[in-house]
Formats: sequence, C-alpha cells, structure tokens
Amino acid sequence: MADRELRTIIIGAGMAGLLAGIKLKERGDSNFVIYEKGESAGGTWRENSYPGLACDTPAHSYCYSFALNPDWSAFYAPGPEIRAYFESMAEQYGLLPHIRFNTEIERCEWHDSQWHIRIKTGETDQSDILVAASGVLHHPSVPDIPGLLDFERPWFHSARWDHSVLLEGQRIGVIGNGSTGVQIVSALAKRAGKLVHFQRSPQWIMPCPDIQYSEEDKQGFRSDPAKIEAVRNGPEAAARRARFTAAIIDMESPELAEIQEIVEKNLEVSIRDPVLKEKLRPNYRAACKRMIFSAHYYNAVQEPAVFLENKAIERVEATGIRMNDGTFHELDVLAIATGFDVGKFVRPMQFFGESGLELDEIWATGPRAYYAVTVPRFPNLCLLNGPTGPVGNFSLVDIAEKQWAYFDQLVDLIRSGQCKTVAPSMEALQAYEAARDKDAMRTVFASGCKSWYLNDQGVPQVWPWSYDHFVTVMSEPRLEDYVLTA
Ligand code: NA7
Repeated sequence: MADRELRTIIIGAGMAGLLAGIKLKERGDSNFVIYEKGESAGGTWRENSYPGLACDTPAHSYCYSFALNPDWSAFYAPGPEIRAYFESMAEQYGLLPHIRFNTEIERCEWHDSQWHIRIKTGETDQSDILVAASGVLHHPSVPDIPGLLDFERPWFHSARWDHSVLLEGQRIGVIGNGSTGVQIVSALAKRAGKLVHFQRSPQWIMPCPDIQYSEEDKQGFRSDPAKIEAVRNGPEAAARRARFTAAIIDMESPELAEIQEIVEKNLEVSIRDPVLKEKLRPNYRAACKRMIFSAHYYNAVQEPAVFLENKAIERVEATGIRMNDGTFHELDVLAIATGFDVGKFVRPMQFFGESGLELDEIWATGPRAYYAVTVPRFPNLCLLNGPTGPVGNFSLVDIAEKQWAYFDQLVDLIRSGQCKTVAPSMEALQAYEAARDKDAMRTVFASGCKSWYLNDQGVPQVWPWSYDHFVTVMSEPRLEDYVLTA
C-alpha cells in the first residue's frame, strides 16, 4: 500500500523549523509550509545582532550533521556567520518557496482530524501534522526597574540592538551578565569611552580557547571531513560532553568538582585586583546557572574604561542610573541584557487540542511535553526544542535532529496507515514528569542559585539525565506510551 500523503505545517524558520523542512524534502515530501513571523530565516540568529554575539557551542557541532561547514572562521562562530549558514541552508535545500515570511500564526486548533491554524491576518490553513519550532528564547524580558522608561537616551534590549546608535567613545551601560551581557562587555570594553557593567549576581566564567581558523585550517576541513568529525565527536569532544553531562546531572560528582576547580582558578589567575576579584566571585556552585564560556571577559572588566557595578540599582533617571548608595552613572546608551521570558515557548499562540482542550490547561503548572517532544491530547503535534529538553551547553542543533528523527517515526505510523492520529497518553506524560522532577532536584541547577532553568517552585525545567540517555530514548518511541487512533 502506498504511503498516505500528509500535509505538514511548520511554525518558525529558525534552525529547527528549517531542519524539519529539509528532512521532509529529503524523504520526497514537498507538501509542507513553514510560517515565519519575521522577514527572514535564522530565528535567534536573526533576532540577536548585538556586538560580540557568538555561539558558545563549538561551531562544527552547531550545524546540521548532514551539512557540515568547513568555512567557520573560528572554533566559536560569530553570530552573523551562523545566521548566514542557516539562511544558506534554506536556499540550498530549496525551502524558500515553502516559507511564508512576515506571517504570524495566532491560533492552532485540532478538530476533524486536522490542525486548523489561523494567521494574524485572518487567513487560515490546515494540515495533518503540526511542528512547533518557534524557539525558546525569543520573548525579551525587560526588567521592571523603576524609571527605565524615563531614560531619555537610546536604550534597548540586547535582542533588539539599535545599530544606528553610536558606541565609539560613548558612556555605555550594560545591565545583566548572562552569556549575552558577558559577550557585549567583552566586545565593547575597548570601544567605549566608559562602560559600566551592572551585575546583580556574579557569574562563574569557564575559560575557553579563542581559536580563529586560518585559510589553511579551512582547507584542511574541506579536504578531509574527518577533521570536522574529530572536532564534533572526537575523543576530546566526547570527553568534554561526558564530563559536562556527569557534572550537571549530579551536583556531588567529581566532574563538577573539577569544573569548580577550573573556574575558581580562572578567577584567581585572571583578576589582579583583590577587590574586583571578590566582586566577581559567585557564592553558588559552578554550572548552577548556565555555564558562561569566555576567553575575554576577565580581560574586559580590567580595561581602564570598564567599571563593574555590583550595588543594587535604585532607579533609572533621565541621563543615567542611580545606585542604592546614591552613586550615579551618567550614560549615553543603555543595553538591557536581561534575558528572555522562557516560560512562554509557543505562547502567545493559542493551542487547542482534542475537545477544545487548551494547551494552557495542560501547562497550568508550567510548559511540559512527553520527553520534551509530544503532548497528550494534542495529536500529531511535535515540539522541537520544547520544554524540558536538554539545554545547558549542548548543541541544540543536534538535539533538534534527534527529536525530529523520533517524531518522524511516529508520523511513519500515520503515513503507513497504521493510525490517523498519534499522541502520548496523559499517564505517560505524568510518569515522565514525576521522574524528571525528582531527578531534576539532583542536578547542579538545583544547587542553590536563581536561573532561567527553574520554575516557580525552584525545580529545574530541563533534561536531568545524561546525553546518552537522551540519544537512547530518542532512537525509538515507546509505542506503549502512545495513544493511536484509526
Ligand atoms: P540570562 O542568562 O537569563 O541572563 C540575564 C541576566 O540579566 C542575568 O545576569 C540577570 O541577573 C540579569 N537580570 C535580570 N533581571 C535583572 C534586573 N531586574 N536587574 C539587574 N539584572 C537583571 O540571559 P542571556 O541573554 O544572557 O542569555 C540567555 C541565553 O541565551 C543563554 O543562556 C544562552 O542559552 C543563550 P541574575 O543572574 O538573575 O541576578
């Protein structure tokens, strides 16, 4: 019997949405559309363009396994290069005719064995399969700092960088010292006239190599793909992944102790002034917040133009920031690197599953999905890089590839006529969540700091198991956990 032809709607033309499109085309299925709210592909790499933007996952691992790129300019690729890579993927794999840019979906509803989507313009569309690849970190979180709106000079969130604003020689303020704030300060330390880095909590900094690939290196990668493979999965990469996994899933592990030693030594040897050293020393364990990799931050904060401000912000005034001890920093530009509202995932889109069940009901206590990919009573729906998946310093490209391969096996059941709909049972999700919550409390993320990994109850909303376990469970869905309907 010939396979049943299915229509697929993909939400988002970022790394994961493009991946879904490429994989469908690869199997000869062109019956899909990718809706993208922005005007171009690339997702987070389109939205972020701040100075110093780079990916802290090695570039050779942060690309599709089937489209390796010998031309990365550095071990950690700059953001614009990654954006160009994903844009080129859309072109190279013939996805552009499938993408509808500037098209924002507001509602997805399952009825009559189909997904019915409504676009903001009022247009509608239908499909058998729905893939939500709308990203994790895409709703900028602007803090509720008194007076922020009264600042009369240019200010913006890091994900909305205003490139028309002059930076050279200016008095620049950067609030936030997550990966973003650290990258911005590292990039601007020598360009600013004065740069004030507002730090609420110190961060551990993992030293990393600043390797730029020469033409000769690139030629080597081109002529011998085994060299790329070595960077991706060679013994060094495998050991790094294994050490990092062991460290994060068990806060008492020797691997975490080793990481702790490395970051403490980094602080010790890199910062000369003892007062600055103590300002930069966190009072929680390494890797509790997302690990920050930086070859330059400690040098940057020691530049003469840079001042690390660790007192509490009292309020923003028309021309600068007043601290709680009365100190005032006059600023020409203010960048808010305060992260993203991570609890949203597919929101503000509204999702309705079987019998009009709203996703918000299942997500009343927080976003959740069975093994991070599928949701009970929301048939034929796939979340790529959805809630509780592996995060941390893994390659989300690799994660999305494995999630797609898993979901594709479920879709095969529909293609081959074994069923019309597939969704996990509620019991399966509950069992997954119970086990996950329990083990999440053993991870380093629960070892006593605040971060975007934690829910309101302080439980990390992440994958609490090893990378290898992720690979195993994604290799084949446990069909006994699924409800199939004919
Ligand atoms: P993060 O990692 O969420 O960091 C946000 C930073 O902003 C962090 O330093 C926060 O301090 C700080 N913050 C947040 N709200 C405030 C207020 N109200 N006042 C002062 N400081 C504040 O976001 P990033 O953009 O750096 O990175 C996000 C992810 O992008 C990253 O994990 C990678 O996956 C890529 P806190 O530590 O909470 O005291």
